[in-house]
Amino acid sequence: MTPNPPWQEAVGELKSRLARSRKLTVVTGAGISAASGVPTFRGEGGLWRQYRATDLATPEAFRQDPQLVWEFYAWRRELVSQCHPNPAHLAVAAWSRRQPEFTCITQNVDGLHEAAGTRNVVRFHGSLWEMQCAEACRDAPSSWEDRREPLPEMPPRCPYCRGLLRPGVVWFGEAIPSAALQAAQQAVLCDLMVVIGTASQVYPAASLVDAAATHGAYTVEINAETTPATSRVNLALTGPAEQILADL
Ligand code: BJW
Repeated sequence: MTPNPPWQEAVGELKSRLARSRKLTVVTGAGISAASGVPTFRGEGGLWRQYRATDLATPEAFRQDPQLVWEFYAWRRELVSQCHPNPAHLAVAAWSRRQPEFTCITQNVDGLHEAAGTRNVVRFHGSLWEMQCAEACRDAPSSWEDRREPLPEMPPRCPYCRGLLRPGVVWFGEAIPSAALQAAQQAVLCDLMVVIGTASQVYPAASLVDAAATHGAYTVEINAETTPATSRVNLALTGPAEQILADL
């Protein structure tokens, strides 16, 4: 007989909380997309183990070497374009259709929540598929979607002013887009928050769970490992999100 997985009892508690919730907010990080083949940032095989974040994910790095930064993002666009939502994304999409009020705040830039059909996704750190004019020229919109694969030129240029383009993502030291921040400020006023697959090390995303708890929400973490948030949540399920959420 196969033993029950360690999270089985906690899954029962989460199920009953989901059934009673009127306002659910889910916060996701790279771990939810790991089973889809998208590399995470920290931990084994993570991007920041192979590359220095300061060389690739800061405005200074882009100013210094736009070609190098674009090569990194072009490689990730290519990789992610081959990836598909996994059972964890699909479970979140199902909640988004069932729960009376629902928000998914994702730090991920891969677009897999949208591909799974999740309603009301807030892209806290932007998207791999968005572009911005690096010069913020007068004619270009602040951000626009571009799913062309591969990129038309390297580094790509703004179709409005021919200046440099930059990826529409949030780098270290940059502000979270104000619409995303405002949506998150509303979403933390929830009765249930489920935080899935994030190391809870990058702020302000890592503080959302505390804001929800302060408001009185019941807080749950689903992660393959323990994180700085584990001891602060009401319920921690330690294991792969794609298996735990499939069990639901
Ligand atoms: C599984 C699994 C499976 C694996 N199932 N689980 C307060 C205190 C200290 C510092 C700061 C602070 N406030 C701000 C800062 C500075 C900074 C920061 O937080 N630094 C920390 C590193 C200390 N924050 C910022 O700079 C932010 N901006 C800001 O605060 O601006 C202020 C400002 C205001 C006004 C004007 C100007 C400025 C911006 C942060 C931007 C982060 N950007 C990145 C790159 C995005 C683009 C790209 O993708 O290239 O976002 S960095 C990277 O980290 C990416 C991610 O979204 C983010 C979070 O990573 P995540 O999702 O947690 O992934 P991992 O890999 O770390 O963890 C994966 C987890 O999954 C692990 O726990 C695994 O166990 C788990 N896992 N498989 C379940 N199958």
